[in-house]
Amino acid sequence: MNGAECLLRTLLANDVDLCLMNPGTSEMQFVAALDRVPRMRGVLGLFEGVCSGAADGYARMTGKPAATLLHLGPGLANALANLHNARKARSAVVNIVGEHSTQHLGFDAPLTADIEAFARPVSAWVRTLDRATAMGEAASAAVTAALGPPGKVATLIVPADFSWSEAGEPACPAPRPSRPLPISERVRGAACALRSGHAVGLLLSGSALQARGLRAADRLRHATGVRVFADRNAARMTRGAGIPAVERIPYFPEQAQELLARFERLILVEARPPVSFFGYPGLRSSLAPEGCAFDVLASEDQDGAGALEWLAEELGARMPQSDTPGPPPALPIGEPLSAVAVAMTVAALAPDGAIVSDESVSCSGQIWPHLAAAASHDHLPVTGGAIGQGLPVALGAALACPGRKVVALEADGSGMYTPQSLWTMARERLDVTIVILANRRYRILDIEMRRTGAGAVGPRAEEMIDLSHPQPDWIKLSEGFGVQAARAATADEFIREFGAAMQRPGPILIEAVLDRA
Ligand SMILES: Cc1ncc(C[n+]2csc(CCOP(=O)(O)OP(=O)(O)O)c2C)c(N)n1
Repeated sequence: MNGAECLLRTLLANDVDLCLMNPGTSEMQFVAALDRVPRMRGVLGLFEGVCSGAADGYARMTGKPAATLLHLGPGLANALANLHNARKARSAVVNIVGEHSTQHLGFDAPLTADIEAFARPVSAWVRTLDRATAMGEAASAAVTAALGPPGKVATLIVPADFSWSEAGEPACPAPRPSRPLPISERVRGAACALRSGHAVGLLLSGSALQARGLRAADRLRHATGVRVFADRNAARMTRGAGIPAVERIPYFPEQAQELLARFERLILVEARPPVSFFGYPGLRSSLAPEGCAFDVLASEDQDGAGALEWLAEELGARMPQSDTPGPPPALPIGEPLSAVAVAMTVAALAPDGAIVSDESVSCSGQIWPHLAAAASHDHLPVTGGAIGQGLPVALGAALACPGRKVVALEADGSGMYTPQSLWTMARERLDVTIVILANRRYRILDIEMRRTGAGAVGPRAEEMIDLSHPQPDWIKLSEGFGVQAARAATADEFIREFGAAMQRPGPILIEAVLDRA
């Protein structure tokens, strides 16, 4: 068995059965091996940032890694921004990066690059294979490193001659790690803090933001009155009907600091002390008040939901009566098309179990509150702040969860970073509804221009944040990539198009032309 086949079979033995790829000459053995290893699903992405972002979305929904197959240093470099996002999402990803054959490396051929140097800042584990016969063991080690917990990016660099040489048998599967509970002192310490009468908040992130953790936190809220907050940049949060609501830390530091101002202690559950996205003149970076103490109930590698349940038991907190459901979300009939109208429509019409990939950028403040009224869904936000993740994450989530509707809420500027995702969605017939929030502008930068003290937007600065001339035509783009598309300019049109998209399988793109008022 050659090295390429050994690697694919070792990945399969480790339950990694999806490979998002954009191969080149140095990866031809892997591409050929797909026909001998049919259980490995190969999915072609037309830009490496699509592959890495899709691997992130897939890991967020499955908790297990997909592999990427990338072409030498430049292929990996194209994938980096979304690998950065994946790292911040604590997503498990196994990158396989081809390298020149060992005898060719000394010649400094055009594609020669320091691949390890490209890989290191985003990868918790990097290894360049040094012999073909180590392939199986190295592939298993990459999966182990990626699984964490928490999930990590692992990068295995494979010289081409090791993929075409005899490599021996695939390695045995590596043991699957589980998240341990914290030691009992942590739980007792948190219980003491909650009984103390001090102003204590709970801050949840990571796996604690899924239904089990949220229900346990809700028991604590009802029993002790503790306020429960969600890390704004956590990879995945379950929301909507039947799921206890939590308060998300706002984006702007002034609002976040005001929200947290009265807290003396924050109990962290798979969360880090909250910090502002950016530093601004005269503002603190920490969002918690000065002197606020932090107690770690569960660290990032631990079982936050289990720790919350344990803490609820410790405090005798019962399961509260489930809240009476609110009124069904209203449709914005007859209104102009705004971010709020989009959000109300999505809340009213997205089915139970939908997955929302949210790269709504400056619209997110208006969209987020309305989605609370939707049927139960998983929300996948921006994690590392590198835009261009929304469409690939939606793609990866759809590959992960074929039975679920995926809705991508995509700001038009951010969508331009990885529009090739549409082509893969079409080719793989993925059930994704893409909503382009077309304000024809990098609107958040209007706001940030003022906030950073850079001054008013002059005519030359305006050119750098305006997307209206020429106006990108998302209908033509989408149709060019093979995805059916429609434009909506009023709320009624949007309701009709989005409603129709919910009734039939995607991919479908709707360009929502936003009222600028
Ligand atoms: C990789 C990367 N490049 C640049 C930026 C800086 N940036 C942040 S938001 C933004 C534009 C946002 O415009 P759009 O996606 O249309 O959203 P809007 O602000 O209009 O809601 C840019 C360029 C970034 N965050 N990441």
